[in-house]
Amino acid sequence: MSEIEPGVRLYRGYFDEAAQRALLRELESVIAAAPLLTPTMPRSGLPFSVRTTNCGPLGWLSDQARGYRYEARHPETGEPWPPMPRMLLDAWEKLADYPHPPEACLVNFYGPEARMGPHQDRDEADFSAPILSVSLGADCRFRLGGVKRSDSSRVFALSSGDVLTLGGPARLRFHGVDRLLPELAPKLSSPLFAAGGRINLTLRRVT
Ligand code: MD3
Ligand code: FE
Repeated sequence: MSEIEPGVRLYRGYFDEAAQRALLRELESVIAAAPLLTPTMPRSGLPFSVRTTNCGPLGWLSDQARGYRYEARHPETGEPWPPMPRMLLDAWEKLADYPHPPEACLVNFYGPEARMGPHQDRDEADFSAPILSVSLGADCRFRLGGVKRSDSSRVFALSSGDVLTLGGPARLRFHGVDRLLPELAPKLSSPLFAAGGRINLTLRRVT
């Protein structure tokens, strides 16, 4: 583990290749039960380039009519989100240093051209809980800023199997994904990565 900034801990290769494959198989069944959605921006209605789904008790959604929010059911199937894979709950228990289990796991799927502009995560009621992030598939160029949008930022790569925890003073820092680095994609054979791509999982407390 390295604490790269106060409250930002990076566990490079926390999930080895076998664990990454096992996790991908779990995600294939999550996505089969809770199909990927294209969120849209609250005001403009513009689509995100990332597609999303969720597992666990609550899931993050966004659309033009109702904005960013957490809900207990998939908006198209009407079904509860699938349960969180045990491997993720175990990682949270080991690394999050928080006495309660995560309530939401947002699954972000990045195609080769997808990105995520700098933003803060503030749709949760409790900022005292950390966020735990897991990366799978292609490497990306990740950007970490400060607590104000105008603060300077640094970039580093996130690779398949890496886990990042964001807590304490880091919880409200701006962050985003500049772009994927597809030339560095590992050979994780999954129908999800047929055309390359990256998956990021974020485990959170919501209430
Ligand atoms: C730093 N996801 O879903 S994960 C998001 O790779 C999101 O898909 C990115 O930002 C992704 O909201 C980044 C790493 C991450 C997550 C939350 C953070 C970094 C963070 C919160 C505060 C500071
Ligand atoms: Fe975020």
